[in-house]
Amino acid sequence: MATTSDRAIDPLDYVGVDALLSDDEKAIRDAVREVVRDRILPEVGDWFDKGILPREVFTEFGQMGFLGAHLEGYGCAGVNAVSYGLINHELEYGDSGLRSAVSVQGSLAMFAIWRWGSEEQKQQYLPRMAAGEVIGCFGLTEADAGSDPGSMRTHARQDGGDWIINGSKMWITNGTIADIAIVWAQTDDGIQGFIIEKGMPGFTAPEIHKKLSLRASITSELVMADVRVPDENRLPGVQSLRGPLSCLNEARYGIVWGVVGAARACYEEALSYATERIVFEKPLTAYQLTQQKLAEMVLEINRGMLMALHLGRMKDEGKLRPEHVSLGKMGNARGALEIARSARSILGGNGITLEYPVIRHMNNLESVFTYEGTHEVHTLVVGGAVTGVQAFR
Ligand code: TGC
Ligand code: FAD
Repeated sequence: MATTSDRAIDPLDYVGVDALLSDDEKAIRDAVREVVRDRILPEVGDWFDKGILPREVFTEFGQMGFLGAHLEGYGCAGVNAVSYGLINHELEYGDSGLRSAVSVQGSLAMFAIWRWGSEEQKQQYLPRMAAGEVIGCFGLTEADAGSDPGSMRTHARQDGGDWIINGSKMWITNGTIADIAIVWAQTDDGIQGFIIEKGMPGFTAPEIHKKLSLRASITSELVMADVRVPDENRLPGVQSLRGPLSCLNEARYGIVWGVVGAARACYEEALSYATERIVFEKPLTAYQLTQQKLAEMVLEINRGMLMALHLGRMKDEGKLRPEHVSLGKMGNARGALEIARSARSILGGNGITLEYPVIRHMNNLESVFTYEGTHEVHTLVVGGAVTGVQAFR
């Protein structure tokens, strides 16, 4: 059998993306990689199996500076966009649920306050959220308003110095364990964001069970029945859908990086498995059909990394537009899902058990394909950008 010894190519970094990172970026990447290897990988299969995410993960991530890491001030690390992307990438190598927890805390809940909140709100919440002492969630989606959040029914009406909020939100990551919820509601002056604190009368956050995806992540409903919220808890900076959508840009950017991490985990497992597995008297790697699968994975992963890195550099230069992020989310989430499915097939029967990470990633990526704007929504954003014609409606 012909072999390729003395390979000039690193199968884990085919085009040498590593060399495009600064020393600081590599140091951050390596620190997160170590945490994922030592703390997360030994446990996450079990968390997924049990459908839990231990709360202490937030405090540990807070101590490591992962929460709101890309934000400046208020106890946040203030790292550049590429480093923030690398944090998401390494966490999602562990599990999409961990990246989700960090995305929702930092890019959605903290960013909403950081970008649209009052100085008092920033001082009050952000340092404790950065430390993981206060967990946040972000309530935009409703049971009948997902891709089209502008059709939300949740409503807030002013009552003296307070607001009375009624409605419900669906599919809310971190909801049940959150200490505060950023809830977006229709008002007479447009869509506005409110900080609802756990324990406010009329507010509940029941957990959604029976999920087959993102099981190492808490997903919840938020129910608001005449919840009275003081005006100090309203985010004063925005009265439009632009408010929540600006937060989504941040989280979607993290996903562009994150999903390549999940894909990398699947590819590495498939490569290692195929090298060891003997079928018809030869290793699985010796068959053309397997090599095609692995080559396609390498192509997608390297393409995805280069896209993520380029978008990250654009973000650091202040040139990144939401339409760019949509292209990245659309391409990388689809690519990662395809890689996970292909890797699962390489593992044969072993591909369907939690003894290996692949089916866990594959199931998670079905959610990632759907949340933060479905694949179709991002396709339409890109379609609109290139044609000048908006085709959502
Ligand atoms: P449209 O009329 O186009 O815009 C309304 C206002 O918003 C502005 N805008 C944006 N601003 C910032 N960033 C963006 N990406 C923006 N897109 C639009 C726009 O300029 C306008 O501003 P103004 O000042 O004139 O009022 O809005 P539309 O109703 O036609 O909707 C457009 C569409 C479909 C793209 C949008 O609704 C959309 O993105 N839908 C998808 C919803 C979505 O992604 N939901 C995600 C929920 S959060 C989540 O899934 C968390 S998952 C957990 C995890 O991350 O781990
Ligand atoms: P729908 O909008 O009903 O879409 C159904 C199908 O129709 C999709 O294939 C969609 O692409 C397609 N479609 C929609 N519009 C069009 C169109 N114009 N043209 C063609 N096809 C179209 N939301 C939050 O607010 N906060 C969270 O923390 C959060 N976490 C989540 C966690 C998980 C695990 C999941 C699964 C979801 C989460 N979401 C969250 C909600 C998520 O953002 C929505 O599920 C998503 O936006 C899609 O909305 P929907 O489920 O209502 O699907």
